[in-house]
Amino acid sequence: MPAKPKCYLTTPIYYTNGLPHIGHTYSTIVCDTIRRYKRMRGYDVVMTTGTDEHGVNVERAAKKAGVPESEFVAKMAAEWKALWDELGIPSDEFIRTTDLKHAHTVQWLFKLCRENGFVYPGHYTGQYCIYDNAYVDVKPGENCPDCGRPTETVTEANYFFKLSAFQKPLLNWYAKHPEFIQPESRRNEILSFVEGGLRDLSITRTSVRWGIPVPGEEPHVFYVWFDALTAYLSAVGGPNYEKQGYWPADVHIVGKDIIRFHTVYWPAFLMAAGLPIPKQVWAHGWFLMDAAKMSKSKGNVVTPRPIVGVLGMDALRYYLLRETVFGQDGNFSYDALVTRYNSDLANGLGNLASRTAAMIEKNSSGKIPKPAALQPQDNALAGQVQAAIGEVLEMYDNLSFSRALEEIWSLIAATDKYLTAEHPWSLGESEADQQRRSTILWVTAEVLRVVTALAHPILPDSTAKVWSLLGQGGQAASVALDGLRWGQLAPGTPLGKSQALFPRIEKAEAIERMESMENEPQKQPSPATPAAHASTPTAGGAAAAAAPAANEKIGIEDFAKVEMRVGQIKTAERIVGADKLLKLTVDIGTEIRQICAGIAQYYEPEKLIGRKVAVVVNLAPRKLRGVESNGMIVAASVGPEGRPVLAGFPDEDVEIGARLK
Ligand code: ME8
Repeated sequence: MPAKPKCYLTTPIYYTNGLPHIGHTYSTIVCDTIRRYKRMRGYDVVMTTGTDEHGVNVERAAKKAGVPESEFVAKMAAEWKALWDELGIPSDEFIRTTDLKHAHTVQWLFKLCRENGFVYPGHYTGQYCIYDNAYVDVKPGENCPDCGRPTETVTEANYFFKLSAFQKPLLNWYAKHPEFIQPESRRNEILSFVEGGLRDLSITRTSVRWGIPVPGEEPHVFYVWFDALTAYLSAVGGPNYEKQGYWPADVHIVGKDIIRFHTVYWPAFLMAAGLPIPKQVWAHGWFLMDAAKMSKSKGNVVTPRPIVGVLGMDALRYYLLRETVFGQDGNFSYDALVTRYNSDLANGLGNLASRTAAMIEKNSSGKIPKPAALQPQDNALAGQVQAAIGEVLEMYDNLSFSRALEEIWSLIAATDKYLTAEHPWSLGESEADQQRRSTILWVTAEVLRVVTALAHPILPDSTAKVWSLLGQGGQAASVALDGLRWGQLAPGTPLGKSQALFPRIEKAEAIERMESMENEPQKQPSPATPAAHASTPTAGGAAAAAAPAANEKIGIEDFAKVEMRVGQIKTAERIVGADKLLKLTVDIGTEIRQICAGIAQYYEPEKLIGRKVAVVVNLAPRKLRGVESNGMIVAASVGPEGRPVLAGFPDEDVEIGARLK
């Protein structure tokens, strides 16, 4: 067998001064999706991620934590790695910039650049942004133009890289390789930046201690970007990259914030060293929260565990890749996430899979039926599916994930429509009817098989379940997409075990659970299969904590832990962007509290003023949709939709602050 073609993919290597949020998870999910897709196209793929562990920020964070830098970064790197493993998106190579093999690669790259005459010693004074680890083009006293935070004036002896010598070679490279910078809009941005002229770049520091030493030049250590970018090469052999055969990278997946480093500095370093240039840098947009970039330091982050704990990893993958066109910014919203989950996953793929299996179980003794001659309407659907296969593969090739999902979901919609039109359930028991029913069910199962294979790179867990439900041998992951055709579903194949795919979930409840887990990171569960609907009789937006099992009793001492008091609502207003929540201020006798309540769809704020309610006053405060909530209003949960009805005191005008026992 000929050797498989090699493919090398990378995510950015992430800073260790925080833990992963949805933005980082997005980059890693994208890379994992390409990896799965390429493997299904027959490639031998290596995906690298890792941690960027040097620099002033880490020095400071370690100091604050009272531990040596090496200990600090080892703990953080282990947490990053563990999270990727837990989410099912581990890299094939996890590179840390404190790895010895990485230090050797950086030193080797520097030596090559220096020998080729592109490095010289000098002094540099400039405004430095310690948050972005970069000198920035502002005057002393001005803030960083990228992150808006204060800059520091730094003067130091360091080595310079002759970036200015690479203006022409870079422009030539971009011209010859129009696919190098993606998407197009970023390419234009970089072209005009480089056309405007390039300044030489300081690539070592004497002011920083925590870095890779420049051999024979101590106290110089490497500047973070010379260090960090080189990690891509260290991960696949460093100086011996040719032996492994993965370099140059096929695509570096990065966020738009670091495109310049990847498309200007990085190819220039490699050109200076005489090394091969990566084939492509793909810069995706940012996930925003309330129109601002999610970032730990701004405190507006959403992390993956609560979402995965409540809806499952495939739901997160689907949402991130479906909702936003790859390359553009996207706004993260729990509301949109759960809407997508219910409409596209539960009602779309999940429903098609379970009804197909149920019909085959009932009418064909659990075996894929044998189709009779296809009718024009069957052929029309078959034609649509066959055409979609080629189109979807092309979309994956162009990293047009949202379009690929749209196309795949249009097949699901067409099949739902087909079933409604053909209504196999109303056919009788005559020979002709039985044959027709078998044909319809075979066609339906065949669409499902193709849909499953096509969606696998994005939804690996759930499609693996559908694949085995359809009785298909092997793993969904081992399907060769090049050989995927309409008509390959073998009649007579027994169905496999049916497994829960995407149980429907009540939106308000799902959001509440995710938000409450987000606010209590120590209680975030490991990803599990999505929980089924559970009722939560809370109007205060409090955690839908696990209720004891039905037969489990609690002692009075457990109940006594809950401090409930009579409160009076003083003010009530709606919260912009949260259609379920009201922001209340409530007098509980000893103080006035701000409490958010999930009752906005059922109670007019004005009508609540003055009303007496039962309040749980000893709940830990937390934020709901960014608004502090310090307590919970008690309500009954009525009807299947869990409509909240406030608990009240109709018998008498009870005193504010009285305890409920
Ligand atoms: O920049 N939306 O590390 P970093 C989408 N160590 N993607 C986001 C995001 C958001 N809100 N926030 C972060 C560094 N990302 C350097 C990289 S590479 C040689 C060195 C993703 O921890 C996105 O990919 O700040 C972005 O480029 C990256 O995380 C930045 O991660």
